[in-house]
Amino acid sequence: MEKMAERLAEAKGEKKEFSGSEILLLSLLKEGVECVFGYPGGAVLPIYDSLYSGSLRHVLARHEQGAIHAADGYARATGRAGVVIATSGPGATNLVTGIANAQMDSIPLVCITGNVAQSLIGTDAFQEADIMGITMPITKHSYFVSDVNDIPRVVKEAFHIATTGRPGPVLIDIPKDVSNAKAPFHYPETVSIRGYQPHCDPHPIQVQRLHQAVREAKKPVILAGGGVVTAGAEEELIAFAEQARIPVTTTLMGLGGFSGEHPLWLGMPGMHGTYAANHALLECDLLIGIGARFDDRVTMGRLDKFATGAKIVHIDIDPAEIGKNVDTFIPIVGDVRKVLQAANRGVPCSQSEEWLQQTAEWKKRYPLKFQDSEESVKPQWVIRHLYETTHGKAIVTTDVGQHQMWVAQYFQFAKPRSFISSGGLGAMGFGFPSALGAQLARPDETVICVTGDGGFQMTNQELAVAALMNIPVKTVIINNRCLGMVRQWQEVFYQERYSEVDLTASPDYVKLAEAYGVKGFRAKTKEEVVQVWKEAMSHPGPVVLDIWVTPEENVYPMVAPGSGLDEMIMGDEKQ
Ligand SMILES: Cc1ncc(C[n+]2csc(CCOP(=O)(O)OP(=O)(O)O)c2C)c(N)n1
Repeated sequence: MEKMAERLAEAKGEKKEFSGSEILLLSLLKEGVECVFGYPGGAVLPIYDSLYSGSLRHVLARHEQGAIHAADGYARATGRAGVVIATSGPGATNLVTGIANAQMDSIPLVCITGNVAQSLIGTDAFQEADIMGITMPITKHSYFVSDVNDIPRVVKEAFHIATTGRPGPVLIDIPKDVSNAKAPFHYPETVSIRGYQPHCDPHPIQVQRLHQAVREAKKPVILAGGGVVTAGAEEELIAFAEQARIPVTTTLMGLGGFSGEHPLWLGMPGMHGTYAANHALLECDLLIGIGARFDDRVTMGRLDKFATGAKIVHIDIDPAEIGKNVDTFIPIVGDVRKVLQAANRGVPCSQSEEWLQQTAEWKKRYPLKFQDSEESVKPQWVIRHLYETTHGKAIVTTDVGQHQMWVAQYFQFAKPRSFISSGGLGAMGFGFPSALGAQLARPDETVICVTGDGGFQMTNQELAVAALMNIPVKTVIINNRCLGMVRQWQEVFYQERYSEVDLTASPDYVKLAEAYGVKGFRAKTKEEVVQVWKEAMSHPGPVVLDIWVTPEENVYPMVAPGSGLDEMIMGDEKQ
């Protein structure tokens, strides 16, 4: 750190010249970056040589996908941009899933790739890949830096674009000759990009129309999405819902954006949503979507059966979202927090007294439930145990599959940025590295990674990072010896023709953890789960828990693809 501070001091002298890679690092320091995730290679050798000074904390992942998911977890846990560095060709292409993941969930990332020298571009040079072309549809913006003098402006713009408006991943591709070239360092104080002026303040007339609609509504409901978390609008949302007397359902990405312990909360909607949330969406007369994009896991793509009797209000920072999936009666473009602040000034009370009784009755009559067992370990019971023993005070990351849905259902998230999951892309392999990033960002929190035996095997090489840096993530493998969510679909929709979902030939996860120098425990009974979880929580370092659960368990409620929200399978007949 000191060395780079000296370099920064030197940079103030006009004549001093720096290499492009030094300028890059100086620019990152100017942006307040504390930690970068990455993996070296030929095209980024100059950058890694500059990193040798120790000026910037670098986390050496064991695969670039691990690096980018860790940077993503860091970003989700803090709201700041995550930074990842990869070399050209295979290093860059290994970032692709992580970039798409961040784009789908609107996560701010700055992805720095090296490329071959400009004299070699287009020659099929060793480790050359057109990463800008490959990632064009999955980045918010991208830069190919052809002049060393552009690096400070590009970095400044990249952070600005990644973190403002609707956040997203920005790629900076730097050919090796530019990293090696020399220039003085001047970091711009301000940024102004023609054609990129995110619209933040709502139109006052639209807010008045929202008030009018609330005043008239008898059966209003709020659908709150990830935009509430991104905007840091949780307090404004509570104030709005309480003043207007409107129940709230939060999407997967919105979990924690409205407390799961609040009496107005109806649970998560959609394919594995609660009866109360889905029926509120079916029967409402006013639907206020806030930072939610009405995706097909919520609407089931059956718009003919979705909120058909409702006026739809859609609040979103991204005008492209308005009208994309549902017809909108009152569009309000703006930063969700600012819109709610404006809406909270003079928001009327809706006429929802009967409706609130109705939704509360649904919540009571149709709670989430599962058939517990004393002989075996039910996955839902495990999640509830984690919730109860931590009193919900934890950051939980998940992988993708059944366990992800059970976490969403049975861990009642009370705080924003406490649930970290791959929502839009549904990328297996996300859970474990994102937990490492989240824990590095928020070292004082308990970070739990709930993963599947399938998903964990996609990025478990990052155990090396956990061990080396003693990152105390508690990894809970919900081990059902199969690709559970696929098995469930094959059972329900493909007449139990189980095709390629058997994972019985998996490694011994306890030994695997130990091979990396991480503590491992196995539990096959409830008593063992209680015991090993207690030990895991009292161990100061990383832990892997291999918890054997009943493999035939399914996630319910469930709405089958092609069905509407009125056709929920509650699962009782199975139990
Ligand atoms: C990279 C990737 N490949 C394939 C899938 C499709 N997929 C969704 S859930 C799932 C099964 C996950 O199994 P596991 O990790 O064991 O979790 P479980 O469902 O058993 O909880 C699969 C294969 C995916 N989401 N991501």
